Amino acid sequence: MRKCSWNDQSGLFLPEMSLDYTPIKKLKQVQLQRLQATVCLAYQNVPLFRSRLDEKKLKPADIKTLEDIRLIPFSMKKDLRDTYPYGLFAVDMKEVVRLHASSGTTGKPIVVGYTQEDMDVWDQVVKRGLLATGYTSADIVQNFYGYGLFTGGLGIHGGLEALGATVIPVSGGNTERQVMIMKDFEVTAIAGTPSYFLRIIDVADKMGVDLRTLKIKRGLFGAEPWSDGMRDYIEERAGIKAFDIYGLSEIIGPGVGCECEHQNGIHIFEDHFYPEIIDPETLEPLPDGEEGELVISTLSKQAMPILRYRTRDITAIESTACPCGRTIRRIRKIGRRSDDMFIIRGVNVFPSQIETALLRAEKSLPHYQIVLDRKNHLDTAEVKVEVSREMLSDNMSDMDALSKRFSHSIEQILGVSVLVTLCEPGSLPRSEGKAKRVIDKRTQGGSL
Ligand code: DLL
Repeated sequence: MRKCSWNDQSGLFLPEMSLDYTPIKKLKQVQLQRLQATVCLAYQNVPLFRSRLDEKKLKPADIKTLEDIRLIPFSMKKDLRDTYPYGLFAVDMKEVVRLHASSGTTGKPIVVGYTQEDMDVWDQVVKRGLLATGYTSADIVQNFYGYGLFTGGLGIHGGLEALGATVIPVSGGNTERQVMIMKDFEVTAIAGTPSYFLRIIDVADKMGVDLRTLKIKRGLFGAEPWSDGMRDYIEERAGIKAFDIYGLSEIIGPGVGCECEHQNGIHIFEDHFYPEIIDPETLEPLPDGEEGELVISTLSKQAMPILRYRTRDITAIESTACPCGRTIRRIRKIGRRSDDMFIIRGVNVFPSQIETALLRAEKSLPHYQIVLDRKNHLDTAEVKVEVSREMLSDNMSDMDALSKRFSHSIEQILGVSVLVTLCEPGSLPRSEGKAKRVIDKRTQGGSL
């Protein structure tokens, strides 16, 4: 029987080992060994992976080359939902030192867990990202990613501490105080969602603070798509360099990959996360350079190893040389997804969650449409709900109460507030095929 423990395979797994500049041949060797150990761990300890491999008559020992990864079935968000909360954990609960959670496609979140070694890896990959973008231990960093179940705040926090920087764990919100802290605490670098930073820029403006005159030199932005136009705007308005960091809870959180100082794609920390690109329709693998859906397998995760996870993020792998000298490959900036999830103020939202909320409020599902926009650089979401004839009333206060019930129910599920507008029966457009539930005005024209 092949051993599953990374520690038993001499030198195979040291959290602090950085393979950013390793010759590709050596990198591939490490990837293969770790993949074999991961498949073994998943097969032995996670019933879902065992039955998936058994169905294909595949044993861990059949993974003899990196290409053999293609034999392994994909996994998806639904698998996390179906095994909620701990069904994909491969270790005893007593080994798990941290839980985080992210939006599922319904009312329930998906839950992810970490062993101490997973935490060490997480800190190290985020630290590698910070180093690649020029952060140093001398930096005073304001971290306005949300702290809590979201992986953003605490994930970036761990990397900053590993680097030895001074962290200000301010979390999101209270924008005037954010500006005050930036100024008074002589902040030299920041981290947070790009959409929230646009808001901070505006509020600073109103407060008469020109961010360009402060000491901030760089920012690490991610958790949602942001265009190169938005990057130019941020860099110009705040007088900083803006870098892209990518990640998802199912894999680890922030730190799956990060740009380097050349800002020409996100280097994936390939010694821990194995990337592939597939055609989202045919599910066939695509060669480097071609755009498709990003699929990731974890190579060192112990609490929750995951094989060939379909991220739904659309991008391409760049294997051309980067002037920074890193041999790990890059992915292009992510602009869209292959499913209907959208991200509003850093929070992942599925239309199905809105549906669950509407149903919960009224017990019958009205026709609805979600309109996303950006006002004063802040993402807004409006849910237009068609009231059915049964819900209609001449009494304004009944209608007010109905609208409040909808918005309260939505806020309870999503954790962000949205505007609910009631519409007359039959007034929302019907489509002949799939209902077009989401109108995203943020991506229709305009560079931000
Ligand atoms: O957003 C982890 C994270 C936190 C990444 C902080 C970077 C910074 P989730 O909440 O699970 O995890 O959401 C993951 O967010 O599949 C993408 O669709 C989107 N996403 C994350 N980073 C980027 C990025 C965190 N840099 C989902 N560009 C992913 C575009 C991003 N989309």
